[in-house]
Amino acid sequence: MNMISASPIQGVNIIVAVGSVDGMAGTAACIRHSSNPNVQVVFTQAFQVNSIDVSKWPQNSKVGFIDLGVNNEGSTPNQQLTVDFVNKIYRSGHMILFIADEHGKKAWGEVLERSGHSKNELTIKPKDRTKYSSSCAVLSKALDESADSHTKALLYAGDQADQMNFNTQFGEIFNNCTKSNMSDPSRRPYVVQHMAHHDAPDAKIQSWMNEYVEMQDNLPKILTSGDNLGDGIFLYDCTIGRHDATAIFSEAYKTSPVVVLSGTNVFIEGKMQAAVSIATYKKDLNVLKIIQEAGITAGGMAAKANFALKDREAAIEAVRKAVTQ
Ligand SMILES: [Mn+2]
Repeated sequence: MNMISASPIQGVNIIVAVGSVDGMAGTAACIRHSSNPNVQVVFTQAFQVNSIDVSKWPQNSKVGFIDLGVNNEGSTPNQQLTVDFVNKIYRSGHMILFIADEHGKKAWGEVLERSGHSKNELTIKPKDRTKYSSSCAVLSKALDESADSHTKALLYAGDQADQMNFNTQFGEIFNNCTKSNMSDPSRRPYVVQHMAHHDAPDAKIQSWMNEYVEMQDNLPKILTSGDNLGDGIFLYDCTIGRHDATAIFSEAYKTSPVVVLSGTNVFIEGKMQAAVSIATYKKDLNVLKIIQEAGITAGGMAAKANFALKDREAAIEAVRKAVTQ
């Protein structure tokens, strides 16, 4: 990059990001690199963009998306939710400056086209995961040598996090302080603004991180509760205390391919509540489909289904039937 060419994120004043470590680290990196002290950050998920009020944004805002894929959940055609959001942005007089996302360039291309726009208008274009391992990898390539060492460290942490490695200078901070309370809307914006400009957490962030350490103390207790249900299915009692479900799954997979967490906290219809999660590492086992086809209301993804406590036994039996047939 030569000295006179503008940065691809020059002028961005609104960032819409997903609240993953990749999304948070990428956002912090962009805030720092933009040198704009007034960048507003909106954390969301692909299936929730319809709830964002763009009329509150400053006039003629320049918007950047980070780690935000095109919606693929809920009522079909799924893409419409994202098309409506993009249309709302342009009709309100704003513009999309960049899309730093690795969830699929084809879907984004279709959405932009259906909104009367094109990827060619973007300073950073959406990519595919096969070529870019994370949104931070996309940003890293786009910012290149214009990024300072702090920005590079943020982007490295985000990229590593998408490969399940949180053991980096910033990865552990973003991960631990938000995982200890996923539904607290104040944590992500706060930690992102702070880590954009500081090497170390402040007292508030540190206290959130300490909560995560307490949660990790519950991990061995929950693992000890493991109940062998046969057929490669283990059940764990998560009512023991606060916990990081992802950490339990990755430990429990060392014992069985199908893991049931009972009394774990998951989002169901937008509310965090005690429920059941069944997950598997087996690629050929679509637990969500199996459970839904058993007539149970469930959400999640192919590898992990969430549903109400009352459906626990029926769901386990449906999965058992699928793995033993
Ligand atoms: Mn990502």
